[in-house]
Amino acid sequence: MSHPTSLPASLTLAPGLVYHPGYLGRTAQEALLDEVRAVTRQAPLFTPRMPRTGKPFSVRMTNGGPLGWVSDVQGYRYQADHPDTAEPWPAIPPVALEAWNALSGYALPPDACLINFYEPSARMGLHQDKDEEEFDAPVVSLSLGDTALFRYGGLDRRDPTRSVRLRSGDAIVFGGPARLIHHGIDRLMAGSSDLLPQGGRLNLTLRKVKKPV
Ligand code: MD6
Ligand code: FE
Repeated sequence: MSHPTSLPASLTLAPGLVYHPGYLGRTAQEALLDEVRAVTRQAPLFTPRMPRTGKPFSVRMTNGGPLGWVSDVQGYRYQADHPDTAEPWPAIPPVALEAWNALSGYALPPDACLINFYEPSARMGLHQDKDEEEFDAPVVSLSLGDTALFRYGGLDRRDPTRSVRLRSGDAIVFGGPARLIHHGIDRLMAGSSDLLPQGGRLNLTLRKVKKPV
């Protein structure tokens, strides 16, 4: 009989859905936070709006990389420039790129790093990440700041769901048969992390958008 003395490095929550609790230690979280602040100085957080209705998201966003994900009355899409400043997106934060290289199992770099900022009351409805052309690449997700209650289900929106608490430093990878499952953020646990001085949460998702040529 073995006597494990540490937590497992990763947990497969469903086929293709791999959770890496505590992937980034405190020092790496602080380095990534500094890198995100550098991105937001160049590419300020914007308020995305729902296609058709124009209803604002409660989450604010920015991006790093050649492409960024945006949403407005026209729809969801990837574009090379910031919707408010029309400037190109800054580079993907290096600590996030290292996580992609370690966790994605994909040979090419990501095209986009979407950065979501949640105020304590923000949430994100159940959705699929399906605006990319390349579904052979996974989505790699990193969390910083307050713990979030993350809900995930299946390919059908009506499939049963489960929840996992994503804490500061956790990584989660959506690949293979889990690449297109539904997921969302139900709520934050206010005051659960002291990484962000004002509270709230940052989530970074790395994506390969374009089919390799
Ligand atoms: C969030 N995450 O954690 C929202 N999408 O704030 C996502 O929407 C997400 O964590 C695709 C893959 C992993 C994710
Ligand atoms: Fe998503």
